[in-house]
Amino acid sequence: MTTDSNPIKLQGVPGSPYTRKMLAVLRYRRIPYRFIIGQPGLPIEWGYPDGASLPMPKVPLLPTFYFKDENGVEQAVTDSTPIIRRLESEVSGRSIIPGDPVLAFLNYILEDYGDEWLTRCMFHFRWAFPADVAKAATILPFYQAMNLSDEFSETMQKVISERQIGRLYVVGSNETTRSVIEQSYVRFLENMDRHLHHHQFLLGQRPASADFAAVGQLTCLTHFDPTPTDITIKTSPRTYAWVERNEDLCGIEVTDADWIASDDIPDTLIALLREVARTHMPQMLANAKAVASGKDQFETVIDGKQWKQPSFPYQAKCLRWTREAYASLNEKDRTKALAILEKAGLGDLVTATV
Ligand SMILES: N[C@@H](CCC(=O)N[C@@H](CS)C(=O)NCC(=O)O)C(=O)O
Repeated sequence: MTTDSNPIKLQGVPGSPYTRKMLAVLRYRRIPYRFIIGQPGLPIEWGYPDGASLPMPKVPLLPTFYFKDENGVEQAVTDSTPIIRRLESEVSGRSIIPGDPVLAFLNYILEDYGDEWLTRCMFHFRWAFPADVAKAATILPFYQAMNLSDEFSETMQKVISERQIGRLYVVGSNETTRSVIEQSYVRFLENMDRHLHHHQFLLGQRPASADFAAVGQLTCLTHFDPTPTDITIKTSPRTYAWVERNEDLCGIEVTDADWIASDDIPDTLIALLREVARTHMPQMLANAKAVASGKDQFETVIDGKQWKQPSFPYQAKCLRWTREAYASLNEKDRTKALAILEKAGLGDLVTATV
């Protein structure tokens, strides 16, 4: 049981979008937490008294949560999407998963888009523009520790920027695809601006996990990295403000009536789903096919441009989870969900053979 004297423990850094996603979730849900700044495994001399005692996660990702198992032993757990579902079952009230199964399914798709497509925008803008590289490389080391020597932080700047620039290809960013990624971010902002004009959140007047996924990535895109920050301010001042507001929603009160009705999906939400169909879906399907046939690369066309990148088993798992969520709907809800997906050009997400 989580209480003020027994808060949920998690570790991460302010520069990590998934860490910001989860901190915003915990604040909105009013779940007591203890946030340990840093990265699992960092040494005591960097200011990490917990460093030696915390268990290491199987895959070192931020944020890492520390949950006690049935024997009271702390286990390191990663991956925000299933952690959100776990917290839903452990702590009641202020749910971020809509009660309407069709809406919950749309939320799942939008959460995946935030986590897996907007993160490409984030990674691309941060590491493909000199001004953004310079800022990130200078600041990121100090998120780990304040007592780094100037010499060491300069070495870290070089190590981090070389490593991250060298990984741009992993998210599909290259000279051919950069316009696809950049234009997709601008369209996302335009769609958000139209949507937020009438709805406080993606699915109505209360936040869902999809909102927090977007907010997490957008903390970087709208408030840290200079190039996308400028684009955001010019394209959607509403989205700029939305991100800051949503990082701490502990004060808003909500009711069940605050969700939109799945019988009446606003056109502005369909437009956002159309964006998922245009960019995220083709690469998800192509990736899943490649993973299924054991290929370590995949190629597809997005927005008329060749898209080529290493295949990614985790994202094949994301597609499988999406399809499982669809399959778990009853027949009536599945028919309703498919009609919405088809209206947005997203039908293949659940029907195409992979
Ligand atoms: N699917 C994971 C992704 C977490 C993730 O990728 N975190 C990034 C930091 S924001 C990370 O730890 N990357 C590993 C690295 O950069 O080496 C989630 O939703 O929590």
